Amino acid sequence: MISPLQKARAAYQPKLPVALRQGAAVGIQQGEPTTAVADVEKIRELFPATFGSPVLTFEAAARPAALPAVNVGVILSGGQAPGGHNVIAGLFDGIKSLNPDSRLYGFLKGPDGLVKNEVMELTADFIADYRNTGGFDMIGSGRTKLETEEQFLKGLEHCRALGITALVIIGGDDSNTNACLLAEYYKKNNAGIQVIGCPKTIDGDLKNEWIEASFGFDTACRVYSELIGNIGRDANSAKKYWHFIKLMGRSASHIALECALQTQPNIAIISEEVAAKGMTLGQIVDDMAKVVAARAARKCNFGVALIPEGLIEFVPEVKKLIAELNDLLAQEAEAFGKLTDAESKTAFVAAWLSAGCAAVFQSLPKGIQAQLCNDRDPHGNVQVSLIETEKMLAEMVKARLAEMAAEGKYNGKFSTQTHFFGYEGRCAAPSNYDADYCYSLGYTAAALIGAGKTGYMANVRNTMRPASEWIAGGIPITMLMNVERRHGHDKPVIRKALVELDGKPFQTFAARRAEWATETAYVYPGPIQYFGPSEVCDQVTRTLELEKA
Ligand code: FBP
Repeated sequence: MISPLQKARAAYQPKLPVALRQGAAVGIQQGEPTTAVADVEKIRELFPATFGSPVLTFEAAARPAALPAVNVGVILSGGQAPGGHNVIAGLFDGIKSLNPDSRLYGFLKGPDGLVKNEVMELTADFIADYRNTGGFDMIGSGRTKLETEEQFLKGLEHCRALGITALVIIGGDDSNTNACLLAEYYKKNNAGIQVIGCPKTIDGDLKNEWIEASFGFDTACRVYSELIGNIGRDANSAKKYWHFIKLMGRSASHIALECALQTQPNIAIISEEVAAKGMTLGQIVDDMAKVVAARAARKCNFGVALIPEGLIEFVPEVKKLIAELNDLLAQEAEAFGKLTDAESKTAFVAAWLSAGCAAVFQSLPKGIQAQLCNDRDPHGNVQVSLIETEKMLAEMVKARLAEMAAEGKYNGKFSTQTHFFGYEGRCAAPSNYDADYCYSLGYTAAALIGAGKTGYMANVRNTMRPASEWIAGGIPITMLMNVERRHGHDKPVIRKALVELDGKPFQTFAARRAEWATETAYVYPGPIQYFGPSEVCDQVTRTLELEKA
């Protein structure tokens, strides 16, 4: 059974940029050759076959008589983001427009499916049930890193068996870095397989002057903002709780910033600012406690505070601690693996750390100490979504307020509720923006395949305008790369786009936050609207609106 909304959404026909409306066989305008964001010579050396390709812009073209049929494989990689199914639907419709005999295969459970040959053909009937739906359940996703020659060769063998000559990898910065490595390897070895990437992640940190947004950011932020608005209204009704809300976003604070702009909470921490100011945990807690005290002085013993998921890695002293912990967990993996209880693990760690880091480690609540020692993800990242920063800060602010009360600087009540919004938004039915954007990205990927391109990321821009004015094309993935130190080695990776403190979204927030801290100026965005007046259904994020203003 499907819900009435699902039924109505199934009938929604996503919009396409004009250049793609006659099909995926398009005219192409080539820009100037490109370079990399940094470490240009190194990237050129590492990607001799794909480096320097031009930016491509599509133009509508007269439909050619017949293009050869193409077999394409698609992979969903990393965390779920609303709209992934529409990328696949757009890709399917796009390759069928090139030639109705084209076929689409879905590798199951992420990049692993390519390596292990777990694959299924995606037919029109099968895809129909997933159009305009959230989730990645059509073929599943995974976080396996595609980076070894053995994996590339396995992938090649499995593609050849199905006659697949193009792969589309839908993922974030790490997955598109892998797409770039794969494209280079296949091109260098004349394997006859094109590789195209698509920018996905609710975190919003895969963007640059060409990529206006990673898909899923719009929908996820709308879901979180609805919830934050509801909580703000509850807080303002009951007037007895401070709500500490952690928001997903492994590293960058784009989600926290966008939600702050949409809802006007009393506090929103932006990790990038914490790092730039070199703030300690103590200073963050102090600032928060001051806002609580200022509101208490106005008899407002309630509030809403937004905390970005990645915060602790941006606090310089904690970042240093995590770096030492990463080394420890890598070097002492065997000895550490033998420890079974949290107490012996934290004792082992405290003895191994430098004096400064050990002091920071000891200052953290016990639960957080244990969470910092947990396993890393396959890319070596601390699994920040498992670290309960919102609870840690609630505890620390409470302790600070007790000190302030003793000093006569605070006279109020402080009761907290903590929340973590992440999974609530990752699989929501895509907003009109994400439904259209994703379908267009998939269709664009088909056009890049039809044009014989590889090592490109599908690209749709001018998206704050109506879809009829969107511009589609491709950018070489090498253009996004630089060299970074990962696990003790220099590696070519896509540079993460963090919140820019001199950018308009942050500046707008910074200009208003003092007022939002003391006033109760909450905005209640309400749920995503899929049908109705354009001003409520087709808004873009405040971030995009301000960046492109
Ligand atoms: P991607 O970067 O793969 O899109 O994932 C984003 C994200 O939702 C982060 O915001 C979060 O930290 C992480 O995934 C959680 O992943 P998991 O559920 O696999 O632990």
